[in-house]
Amino acid sequence: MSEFYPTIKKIAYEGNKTDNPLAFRFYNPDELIAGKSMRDHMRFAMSYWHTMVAEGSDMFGVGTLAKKYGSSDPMEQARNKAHAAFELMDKLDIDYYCFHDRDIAPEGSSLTESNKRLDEITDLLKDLQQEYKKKLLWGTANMFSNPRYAHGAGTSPDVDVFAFAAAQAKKAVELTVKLGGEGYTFWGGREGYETLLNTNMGLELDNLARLMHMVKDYARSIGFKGDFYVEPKPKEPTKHQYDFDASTVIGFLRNYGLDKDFKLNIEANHATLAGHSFQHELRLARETGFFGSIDANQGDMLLGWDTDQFPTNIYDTVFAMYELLKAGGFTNGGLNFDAKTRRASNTNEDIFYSYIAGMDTFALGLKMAQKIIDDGRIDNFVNERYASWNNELGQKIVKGQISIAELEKYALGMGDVKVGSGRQEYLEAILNSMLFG
Ligand code: XLS
Ligand code: CA
Ligand code: CA
Repeated sequence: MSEFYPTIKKIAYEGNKTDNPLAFRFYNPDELIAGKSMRDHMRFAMSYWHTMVAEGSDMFGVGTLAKKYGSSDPMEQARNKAHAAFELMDKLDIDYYCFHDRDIAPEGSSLTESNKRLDEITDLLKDLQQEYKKKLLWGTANMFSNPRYAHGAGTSPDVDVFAFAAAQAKKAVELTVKLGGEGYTFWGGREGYETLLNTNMGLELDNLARLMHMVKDYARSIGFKGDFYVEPKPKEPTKHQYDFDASTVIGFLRNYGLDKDFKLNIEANHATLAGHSFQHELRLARETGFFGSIDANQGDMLLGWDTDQFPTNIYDTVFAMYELLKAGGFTNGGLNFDAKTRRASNTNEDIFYSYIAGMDTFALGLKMAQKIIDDGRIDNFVNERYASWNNELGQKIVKGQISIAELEKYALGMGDVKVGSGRQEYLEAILNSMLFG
């Protein structure tokens, strides 16, 4: 098969002095950071939907990017797309990919036909994985594009839609297992509501959990050992989505007994849409034991929607990599670039520039995060700030060995309390000195 990106050679690490725009400046896959290669820390993945499928259309204009892969026949296009995907991953030295069922093969006129198409394309993907030594990070089902999902999938008011969604997810799980996928993601694109005037919220939440239980039980029964992820997002396309943010999802998973099998897939742009920072969502996931995987991108603070830009904000990646290191690294998760080139960045070269920019920004973030940890000033400051919790009183409270009446007695005898400084500006300044000094 002839190349789909003939103008691009394999991207190599050349260091920060290079003037070659098609080279890595910071991502050096074999370089060790805290005893582990950058490749193993990052577990970078390509998102099939943005990279191989999305043509740059928006509500004001049609596509600007050439994604036909030399054919107008949908199935031939799907086959060519698969070859192009592996060529691209190979050239970018990306080890993993993620897909929705409908990204890899076009939906047919019946479920049977759609499934047949998926069987054919996943046979090809399996061969390509072997040939190029690539792996599937996670699979998922697109249960939001087709008009049948206009009112939701697992949360649809129509039981036939629920049945269809269950069948589609069952197949997507089978394909994930067939391809050795390490995760399976639920993103509730239309699992929410537009108005409570027509919504039975209680039934919808119960049904969403029912669907997740069914998928999980079935997946385990066919040997899936990986993690399930829920990917929080507060809105878009639905006005209110049930998987609003990490905190909401954790409550949902615990409430419905899904917390043993499910973790979170945290996306940067979704965090900011929920009014949080990317780091906030990662921190919460880490502190509660739900840290799973990352969808790497960034939004635009001036825009209130999901722009899915390639991540180039160094502060964001430093903080994200700090959380990754503190979490002890990924288990089954990885760093999936759920990001797309801007509509006006309309050449194939732009796809490569975009990935290089994102990978380099995360690589630099990883190095800087390790530097912050090695330096120790910030961690020490935090430990010091909470030091009183190690004294006798603090330990009694932590161990549940003191009553509220005893605390009152203690407080009555102690006079006023003078609290220490939080030293935010000092910490921000030393952070900058570590990043740019
Ligand atoms: C959309 C989501 C979606 C999920 C997978 O906003 O990010 O792409 O990652 O369904
Ligand atoms: Ca995502
Ligand atoms: Ca997104």
